[in-house]
Amino acid sequence: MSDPNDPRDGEGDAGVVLQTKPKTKRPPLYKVLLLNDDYTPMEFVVHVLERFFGMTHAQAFEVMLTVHKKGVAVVGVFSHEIAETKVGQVMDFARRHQHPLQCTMEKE
Ligand code: TYC
Repeated sequence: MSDPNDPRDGEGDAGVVLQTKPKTKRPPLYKVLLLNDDYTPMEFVVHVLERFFGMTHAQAFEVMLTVHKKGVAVVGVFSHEIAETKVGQVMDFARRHQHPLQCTMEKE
């Protein structure tokens, strides 16, 4: 397709120049969600949030309590690749410790 912003194509010489939006699009972002369950210990969830999401102990405790009370919370927003990595790390870590903790991602 021709680019109305490209000065090389000679278009726009008639005296009217309509500026169009730049074509660069930011990549989509993905929310990483942590889900509540009745069995995963609170301290384990706090540790997960510190270890994989760089939260302080106080931040992690607060977010864990939000998930515990509301059922779900966004724990970070990332590119698709980073979000997938975080979800994999949390799911692996939980499974290795035999906790049913669930972590998912969705497009923002
Ligand atoms: N509901 C769990 C409990 O009472 C704690 C918990 C919090 C589990 C957050 C998962 O994502 C979660 N032990």
